[in-house]
Amino acid sequence: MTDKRFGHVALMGRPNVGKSTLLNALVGEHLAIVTHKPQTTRHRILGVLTEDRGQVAFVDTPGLHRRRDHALNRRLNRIAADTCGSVDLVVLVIDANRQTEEDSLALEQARSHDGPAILAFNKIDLLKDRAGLLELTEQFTGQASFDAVVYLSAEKQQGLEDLLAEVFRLLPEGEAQYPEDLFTDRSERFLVAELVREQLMLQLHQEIPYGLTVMIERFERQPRRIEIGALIVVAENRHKGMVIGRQGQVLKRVGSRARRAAAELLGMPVHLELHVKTRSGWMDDEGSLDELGYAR
Ligand SMILES: Nc1nc2c(ncn2[C@@H]2O[C@H](COP(=O)(O)OP(=O)(O)OP(=O)(O)O)[C@@H](O)[C@H]2O)c(=O)[nH]1
Ligand SMILES: [Mg+2]
Repeated sequence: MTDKRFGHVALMGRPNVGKSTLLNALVGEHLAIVTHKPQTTRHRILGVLTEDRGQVAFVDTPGLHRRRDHALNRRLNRIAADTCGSVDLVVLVIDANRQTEEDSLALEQARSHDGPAILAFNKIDLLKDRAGLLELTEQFTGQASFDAVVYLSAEKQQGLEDLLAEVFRLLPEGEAQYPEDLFTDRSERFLVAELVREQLMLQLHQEIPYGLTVMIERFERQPRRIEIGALIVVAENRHKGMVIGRQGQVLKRVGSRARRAAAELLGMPVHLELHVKTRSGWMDDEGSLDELGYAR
């Protein structure tokens, strides 16, 4: 018998509320990419925390959204819904400063989970005064029952201990199922592709980032460094020039920032080569989505 706890915990919520920032803060690694743009996360990403109280496998999910215009968007919502149905505990993340119609969608999803749920208000560092928090809390707890309510700033790392205390209280007893030194189930290739996509999302504007995806074509560990070749796939030919930029400036900036982030993550110098290719309408093509690594 053990008094340690184990379980999978889904981080759910509409886009941009800070789920990925929270995952990274909880695990202490930059596993999930973060940008100020909604719909950054496109995959289910596991972040494993092992400590004295037990082991928690947090699952970051794509933000639930109402846009259903592309096959990709429909897949993203499905990943979030499937994750919600397969975990021991759900954390519904709400931006304490701003609520939208999509929060209702996330609330509905979290409510459909058959098991305990925590309501987490994030970005409290941005609140001018906290007087409205009580009312806001009542607004949500009036619509669904939650086993705990916590107030966080994922970015400033505030309230994380409160969240963890509730998580360990609500998880079942059980032995760790992942190796203690494991942080994620994702491969280094996947994480590097995401770091490139993160920089692209940060450097490019408007609709272009949503039509981009990244594939790792080459990943070679050498004695002194790692050689990586990444392919950036755009959905429209006219986006290619924008990704490359005048005299290759944009691509150069993306490359050097992603290379630095990859070297930090992998703990070794990295040589990163980027190429750009058009694959028209990949976001609407089920076969392309499979090939490009998007879960069904
Ligand atoms: N001020 C403040 N900003 C935060 C906090 N948490 C996240 N952010 C910012 O909010 C933005 C969105 O954060 P993400 O972690 O990418 O949000 P997400 O919920 O994963 O978004 P999707 O992947 O699009 O669903 C980023 O600019 C973060 O830096 C916080 O506690 N305080
Ligand atoms: Mg995210």
